[in-house]
Amino acid sequence: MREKIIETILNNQDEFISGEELSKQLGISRAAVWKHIKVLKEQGYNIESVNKKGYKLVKKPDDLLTYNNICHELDTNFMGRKIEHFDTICSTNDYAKSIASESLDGTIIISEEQTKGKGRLGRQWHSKISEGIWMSAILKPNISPYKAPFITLIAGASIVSALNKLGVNSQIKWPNDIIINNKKVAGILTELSAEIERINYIVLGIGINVKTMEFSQEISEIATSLYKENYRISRVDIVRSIIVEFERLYLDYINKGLKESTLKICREYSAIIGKEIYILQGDSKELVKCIDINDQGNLVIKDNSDKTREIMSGEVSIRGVKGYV
Ligand code: BTX
Repeated sequence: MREKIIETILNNQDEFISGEELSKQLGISRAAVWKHIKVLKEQGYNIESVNKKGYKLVKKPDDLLTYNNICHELDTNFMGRKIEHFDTICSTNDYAKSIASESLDGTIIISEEQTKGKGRLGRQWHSKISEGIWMSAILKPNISPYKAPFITLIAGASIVSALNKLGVNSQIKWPNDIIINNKKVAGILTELSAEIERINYIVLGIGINVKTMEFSQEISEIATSLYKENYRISRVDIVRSIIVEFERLYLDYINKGLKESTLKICREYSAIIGKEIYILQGDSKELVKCIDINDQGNLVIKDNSDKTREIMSGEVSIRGVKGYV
């Protein structure tokens, strides 16, 4: 009901809408309308109430990652048609996996905080309350499981593309990190449930540091946030923009097998192509030159005996010669 109230107020733009009108449209009493408005105000919605005129949304709370704020006039077909927003959760990826079978394709889970945010290979992902975007999308593409890893590249391309459109100078550290000034601002964790021939679901997890100014000691050297880099952008705008970019690139891929647009973005905004990098795998560390990302989305490198090799995502971690990149 609160979502309906906000939607009705949003649809009324800058006009006041009376309590009576709201109660008529929603089929609830005026007292119930008032109670819901009170809770919405407590949640951070800046709603002006004026005697005899009614209610008006003064300013959309750009901080609250609710369905209404994200989806109002959002130009997508299926991404974000359903959004679940939590104050706190263990991990949006884990929760998404637990509901994936019964969920609609394109469902998104967002939480203000994660108590057990995860990175790849069981690593921890720091997800402090209201300081970032911690979200997961449930996807059910009708493609072969071996084609799934490319979706991580699509996610990376949509994040840099969205951020750069919002004025943020960011790059992709293949395959799953987004970088600003050589530090990690976002990470992607793609999890797959599949049988040999078909995908049951994919959970695409995205973590973006937005407002954090102080990182824990373990990651302070490698992590950054948009605010720290002086980009003060609303989380809602970022999420909206990513969803739109993602849907376009993703549908091109799963319906038409098209990868060009994603690869173009991955190459153009690559933080590592043309550079010397270390490839880390288990205990081994190899210095190589990064040449390209090929049409399969794999990294092409030249090793120290001048041999050209292809590296698949998921196999390795990458470090720069001087530090993180
Ligand atoms: P990754 O394995 O590439 O990166 C994890 C590593 O990054 C950690 O070991 C640590 O060194 C560093 N790190 C941890 N937290 C942060 C942070 N907030 N900012 C920068 N660096 C950090 C990357 O894995 C994939 C992360 C996906 C996170 C999303 S959030 C929503 C969804 N739910 C969930 O549990 N995970 C995903």
